[in-house]
Amino acid sequence: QRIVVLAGGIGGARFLRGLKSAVPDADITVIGNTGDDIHLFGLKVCPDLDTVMYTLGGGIHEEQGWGRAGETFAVKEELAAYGVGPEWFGLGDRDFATHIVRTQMLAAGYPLSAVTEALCARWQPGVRLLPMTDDRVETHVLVDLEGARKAVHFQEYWVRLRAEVPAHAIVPVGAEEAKPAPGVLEALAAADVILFPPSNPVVSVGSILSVPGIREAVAAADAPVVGLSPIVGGSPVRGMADKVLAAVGVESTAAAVARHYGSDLLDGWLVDTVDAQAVAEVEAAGIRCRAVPLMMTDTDATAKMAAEALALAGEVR
Ligand code: GDP
Ligand code: FO1
Ligand code: CA
Repeated sequence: QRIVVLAGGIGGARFLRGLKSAVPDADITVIGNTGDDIHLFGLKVCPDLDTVMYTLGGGIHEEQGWGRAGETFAVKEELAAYGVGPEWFGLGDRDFATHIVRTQMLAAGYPLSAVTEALCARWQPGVRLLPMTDDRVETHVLVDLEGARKAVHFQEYWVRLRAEVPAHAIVPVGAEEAKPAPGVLEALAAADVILFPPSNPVVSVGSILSVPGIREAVAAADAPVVGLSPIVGGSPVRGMADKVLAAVGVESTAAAVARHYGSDLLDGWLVDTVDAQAVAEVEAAGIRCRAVPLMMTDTDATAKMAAEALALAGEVR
């Protein structure tokens, strides 16, 4: 069974761990979000690709959800002693090595897709991890800051400003000129099932879909497309999805997110049991919907979610 998953960071990575446990023999291709990528200290950092790679490869800081387990921060402290920032982004020593290898390979001329494959040779995530594009795309957020309206990098909006300033628009800078990475369109065309994990619908899955050709390939795929709601009981389980959904004019409800993707993309949608009242609304929009437990408390609970998504895909096929 060939499964393609459009994944962000923590929500995507945790879902993938459950999916692998539910269907250990499946051939899983992950199309990873690179809109969160940022250049810091001369290094290219790919938070969502790394979160997937470390989570599935056993190197993740479990409680935090991002970054490496057993991390130390000597390099960050030394940089701060030189007065070299930004000090608001926490890069650990172990994590730095990943960004050094990546940046060195990019400088030598390898595309990000090849670099990601090389990094995964160490981590063995058990999935094929593809960046959405080899081109530079950076999500910016239009915010009100110090009395002015300006665009800041998504990481600055989320990590430095903690999403506490008003956000008016989300712009995937560079997306219009970007091309899907090698293998992305082929994987979508050959898929038996396409899944949207409970990732951020705007700055994770939305960024992936903003690369010209990807949305069209998902809509045109023979495979059923099934998503899982990241919104439970009217709020995101973690993160700032409510803020970025508001910035694109979408209500923070499980049903509104399904309608935002729309029946052009989605054949099926899972909402949490606390949102069972949303099922009728989603089905009225032409999307098959079920209410099942959607809290990824552990791998077994997450594997059950993944199995429910595959079962729904079987129904709509
Ligand atoms: P990020 O890049 O680290 O922000 O991760 P993703 O974009 O992949 O996923 C973020 C989304 O995951 C957030 O909107 C959360 O609401 C959602 N999420 C996190 N944990 C859970 C969970 O246990 N259940 C559900 N349904 N959603 C979750
Ligand atoms: N998230 C934070 O909230 N604070 C950090 O300092 C931070 C550093 C960081 C370093 C490497 C990495 O791969 C991820 C990191 N994240 C950090 C998480 C990440 O930037 C965000 O959670 C996601 O991109 C949100 O979508
Ligand atoms: Ca992210």
